[in-house]
Amino acid sequence: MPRITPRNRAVRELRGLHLYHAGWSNCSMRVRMTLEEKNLQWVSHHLNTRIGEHITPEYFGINPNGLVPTLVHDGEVWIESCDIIRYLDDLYPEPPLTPANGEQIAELAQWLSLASAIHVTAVKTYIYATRPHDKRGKTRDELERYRSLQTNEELLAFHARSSSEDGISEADRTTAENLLHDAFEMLNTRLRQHRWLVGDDFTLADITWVPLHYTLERAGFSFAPHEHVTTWAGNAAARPSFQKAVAQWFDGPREA
Ligand SMILES: N[C@@H](CCC(=O)N[C@@H](CS)C(=O)NCC(=O)O)C(=O)O
Repeated sequence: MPRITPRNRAVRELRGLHLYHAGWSNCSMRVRMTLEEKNLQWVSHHLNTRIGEHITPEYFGINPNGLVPTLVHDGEVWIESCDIIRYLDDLYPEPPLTPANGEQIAELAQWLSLASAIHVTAVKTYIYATRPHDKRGKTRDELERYRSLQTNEELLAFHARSSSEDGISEADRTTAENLLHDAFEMLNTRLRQHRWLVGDDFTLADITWVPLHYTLERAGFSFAPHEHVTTWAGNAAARPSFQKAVAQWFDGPREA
């Protein structure tokens, strides 16, 4: 998965690489970074999620979860950031972002799975609990529209909670924080031995985790206990793809 068949037929007419994304979104950063690493031309469809531009029948007709990013390539629709970056790396193998060695390929898959597995319970929960950079829950109107479009129970429950008066509970925030420390300690252990997550070469595993480091740090998460992660993040930040795909979109004039 997941290449999907969109309900919104208009996107089937799009030619070339089109990315529906948001500047602050760590999942969008992964795709932008992959596109930049491969020096690919792409058309930007930027959605201001802070004012609910993604909560429309048109967008749910492209991405049935109402999430960014979505890649449309020659009319075919791809969702889920980790699947999208693998698709791009398969299709445009130069420069390679997947190792050649079978053991490292398996390890790369584990890093991508871990990031996907903790996305809602840890990453999203921590970010909405700390609400950096004006990140806020949905307004009453947005929530009503959201309920009429969203069928994913986990996301419905998450947004009902994060948009409630009390917001994310202290207990959920602590659980998220602990999960994140456990995950980043796994990275730390690996990075004690190697410059990048699966060895000496920069891969999709780094592209998956670097945006998480970047957004979580801005949300106030402390990386002090994970010193090798800090060195790794500094090395990643020196790459032109990071400046273009992460820093410039996060801090740039991306959203009103
Ligand atoms: N598993 C999805 C998660 C995508 C996701 O949660 N995107 C966030 C931004 S990083 C989003 O669209 N948030 C808006 C919302 O939940 O309404 C992926 O990897 O693409």
